[in-house]
Amino acid sequence: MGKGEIIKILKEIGVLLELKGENAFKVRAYQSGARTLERLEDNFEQIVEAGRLKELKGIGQALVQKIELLYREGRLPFYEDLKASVAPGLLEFLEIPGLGGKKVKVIYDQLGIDTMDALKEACTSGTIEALEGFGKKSAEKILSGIENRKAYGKRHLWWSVTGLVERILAILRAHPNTIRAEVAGSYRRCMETVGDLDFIVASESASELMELFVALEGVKEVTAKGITKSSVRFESGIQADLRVVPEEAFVFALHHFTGSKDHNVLMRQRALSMGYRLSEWGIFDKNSDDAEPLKVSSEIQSECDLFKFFNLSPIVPELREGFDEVSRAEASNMPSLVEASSIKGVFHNHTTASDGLDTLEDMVKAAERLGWSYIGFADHSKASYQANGLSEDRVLKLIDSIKQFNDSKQSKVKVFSGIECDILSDGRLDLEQSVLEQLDYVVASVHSGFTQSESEMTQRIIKAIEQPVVTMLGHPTGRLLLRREAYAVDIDKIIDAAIANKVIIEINANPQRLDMDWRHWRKGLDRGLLCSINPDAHSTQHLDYFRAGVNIARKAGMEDHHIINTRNVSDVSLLFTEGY
Ligand code: DGT
Ligand code: CA
Ligand code: CA
Ligand code: ZN
Repeated sequence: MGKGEIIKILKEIGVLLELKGENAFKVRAYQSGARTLERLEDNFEQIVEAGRLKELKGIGQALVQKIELLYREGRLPFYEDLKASVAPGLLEFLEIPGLGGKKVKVIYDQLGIDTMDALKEACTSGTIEALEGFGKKSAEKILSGIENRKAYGKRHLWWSVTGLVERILAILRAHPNTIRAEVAGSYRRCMETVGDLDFIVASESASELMELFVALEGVKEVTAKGITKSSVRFESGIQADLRVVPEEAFVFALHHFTGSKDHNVLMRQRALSMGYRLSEWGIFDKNSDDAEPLKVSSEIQSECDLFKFFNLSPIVPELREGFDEVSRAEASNMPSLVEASSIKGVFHNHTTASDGLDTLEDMVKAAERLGWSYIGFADHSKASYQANGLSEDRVLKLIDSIKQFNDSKQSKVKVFSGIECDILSDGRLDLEQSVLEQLDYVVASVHSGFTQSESEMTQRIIKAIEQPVVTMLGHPTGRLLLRREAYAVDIDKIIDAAIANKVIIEINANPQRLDMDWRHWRKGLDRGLLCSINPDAHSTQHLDYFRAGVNIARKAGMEDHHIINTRNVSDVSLLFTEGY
């Protein structure tokens, strides 16, 4: 396990200990341990490998062992036990913005509240605001946090369920009577969030697979159990369906349950127009209601065969959203979509210079491991003071140190110097133009004043886009999936301004942002809009988010040439000096 994740766990242990009422000394040990690692300038891995953790100020013997265990084995029984010893309701409370260990403990100790419903009731009845250390404002904040969870709680981030999906697929495929197993539904289509998971298995022994499925580790509730279909709910709240079908029906079931509904409607219309009826069971004669599919069905072994039967080029799951994919497939005009292996580097990343957890050197090493040829850093600017944003002086020093780093030739990875510069509420940039000009590139982002009217916000962002020094626009709508709505902004006007001023728009690939949304890109791509896939990494682990960005780019129909990250290092340098 890497440094970023270890820091997160140490902090969480601190919160859990606080919640359990452990003495403040013990709580602080974890908090300060986490902070020490955050500030660590030397290479974390080397320090652990050399057994030198104990030399660090703020890390005692108890922490050394735990950090080493996490680093080596990726898990820590102490942490798992601690988590298990706390009522699940209280753990849920911790996910509400503004509620930390101390406050949750007060609520639990003084009011005995450990369910979300009771907490909500206590917020509206005035019980919470009467507690010491709380007030009307904090009661309101907790309440809106609960409401948001309710509204959003039914869906899950795509990224957050990938591990579960892979685990289930591996188990289903390992069963001796499984012929084929796939995940379908919105997960397969790489939607940014998923409602539930849909698994399809081809097998002649459905009942054995049903038993296996309902007994999967982590299943909290079996919501349906039938002969060929079961549904379960996992501890994390996500539900999953399993359908077992005979081998002959597998491709049809996979296609049907991959969806989307709108895509299925288009495909059925296509079938009807050719004299057939298409269902999850096979291909039928349009005019008969035979239960047996036509014989041609058995010749269809893959989705490619299925599309081919209807004279269509193959349509990848990411594009099956019921837009123009079927007519494009009919005209043999499918895009050749970008792939993760085409990415040569990324630009919007943070380091310990502002609010990142890892140093520039560590981030560069991670980029080497990913096989990239360049990486850019865009730490925060000074208006983001809560994120330790950089002043002009600090930017100039950073440019210097990046130059030295490149000159030293210690890495084959070229480092580009950038900044994530705040767009102030009136559209001005947060740093002096003369300083910004010395950077390789500038990402301009909104981090404040989210409540402006749509026209104010749109004007504000366009004003930034019109400044020649701006290279890209960061997270254009500011949404946080399942947490915070986008601010009001006229995205069409933003796209027009970006094209007119040759400003790149990012796909912020943080799985919680995925902003700009894939649905908007088709309005700009044909007119020359250029995209940057930006992981917005705050640690080495987050660099992997670029994969989520690639998924979204594919959903948006992007090919390599639409994306700056597919260019080689000299083309990127040229673009930064001369524009595109
Ligand atoms: P989700 O789970 O809300 O994220 O979205 P999906 O797309 O996974 O939807 P889900 O799980 O309800 O159903 C999986 C697929 O099954 C869906 O994408 C298309 C297909 N399907 C389900 N119900 C219908 C229907 O009533 N009509 C058609 N044409 N297809 C359906
Ligand atoms: Ca689903
Ligand atoms: Ca489903
Ligand atoms: Zn940002």
